[in-house]
Amino acid sequence: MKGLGTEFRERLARGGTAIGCNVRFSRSAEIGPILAACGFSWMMLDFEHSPASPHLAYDIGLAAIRAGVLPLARPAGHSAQEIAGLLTNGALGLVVPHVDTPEQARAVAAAARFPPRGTLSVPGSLPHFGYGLSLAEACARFNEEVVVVAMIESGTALANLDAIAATPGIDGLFIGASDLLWDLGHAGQYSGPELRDAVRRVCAAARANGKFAGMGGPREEAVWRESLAAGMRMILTENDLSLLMRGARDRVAFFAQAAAGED
Ligand code: 3PY
Ligand code: MG
Repeated sequence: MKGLGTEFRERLARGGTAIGCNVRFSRSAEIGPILAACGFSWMMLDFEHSPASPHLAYDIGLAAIRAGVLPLARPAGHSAQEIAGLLTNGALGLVVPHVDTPEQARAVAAAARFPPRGTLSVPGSLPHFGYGLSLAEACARFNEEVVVVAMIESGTALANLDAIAATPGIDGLFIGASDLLWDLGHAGQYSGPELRDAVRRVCAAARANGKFAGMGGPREEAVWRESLAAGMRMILTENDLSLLMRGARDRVAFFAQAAAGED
């Protein structure tokens, strides 16, 4: 049976889009089914930029899988220990921040897979696929399903783009637009030529290596339209907190206007 990771990769390989949400704020297992009901196909459990405890990979990740939303984790760094804790408890892949070199890409790709494909330490049981598989079957299935995405967030990563893209075990390249623009000296200039050029280069490197391209960071719809046209397919829309605030502000504005008798 095809799992969520395989479906995700195949959808992107066919040129489809995968729309995701950064889980920065939610602490309950309900967020997976909520995102599923809204049409999201993946989430990024954010351990880099939120005070989330690794327990959320288990609580939220497993419920997301049951709801049909692929739970990817963004670890704080590249440590094999942190990656093992997130993957063997419920996350089904990684969005790895600040992958600047092919050596780093190789190391995180290996850290995310069980032997013989990698070096991920084998746990006593693996919960992602229910509890009916033997440990050996579950580990083999995990190796087929896990998705590993390298974040391109610096000038150094752009300089090493082709080698990172060619690294076996890296499924996709993903621009972290904020870090990238800050690193390039163009803080906050999401509509500028630097990001446009990076999008073009990342899409080309991904295409040339049979990988997919994605991005997170921008909010400007015009930037997204152009980036989608350029080939961006794995889309990190916003985080759960900003979506909540957007909806909440909209409701308050509606009732304030309605109460004042305005249209
Ligand atoms: C960035 O924009 O730097 C990101 O990490 C997006 O999630
Ligand atoms: Mg970043």
